[in-house]
Amino acid sequence: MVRWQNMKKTMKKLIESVIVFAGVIAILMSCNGNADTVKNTGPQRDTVIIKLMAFNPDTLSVNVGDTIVWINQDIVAHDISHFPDRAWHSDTLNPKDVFVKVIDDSSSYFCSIHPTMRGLVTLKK
Ligand SMILES: [Cu+2]
Repeated sequence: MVRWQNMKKTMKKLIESVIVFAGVIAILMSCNGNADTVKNTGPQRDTVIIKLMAFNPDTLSVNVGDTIVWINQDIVAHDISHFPDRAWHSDTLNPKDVFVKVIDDSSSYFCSIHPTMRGLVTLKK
């Protein structure tokens, strides 16, 4: 009779342990669910409009991996060239042409056709 009561106690403890374990699993799964709702902060895309012989905006602050799209909405051709040595540059952009670049560093740039046209890309801290 004593043995039977011990076994009942052991079973009760085992069932309590299973219930606690299931509770912990449920909490962990709900935490994981919350993590999935965190806002996506992946690479961003910015646009520079070229119009009236100027880049607008002329300064952009971005993260490495972000993309900048330059759109020539002017009535003459321009290009996008690293300043001062054209280490990277677009082809000549005729009106309505677009140049896309993934940013890997801060950079000054200019239009080599109209060298007074200048722009700047800085990196966010
Ligand atoms: Cu130009």
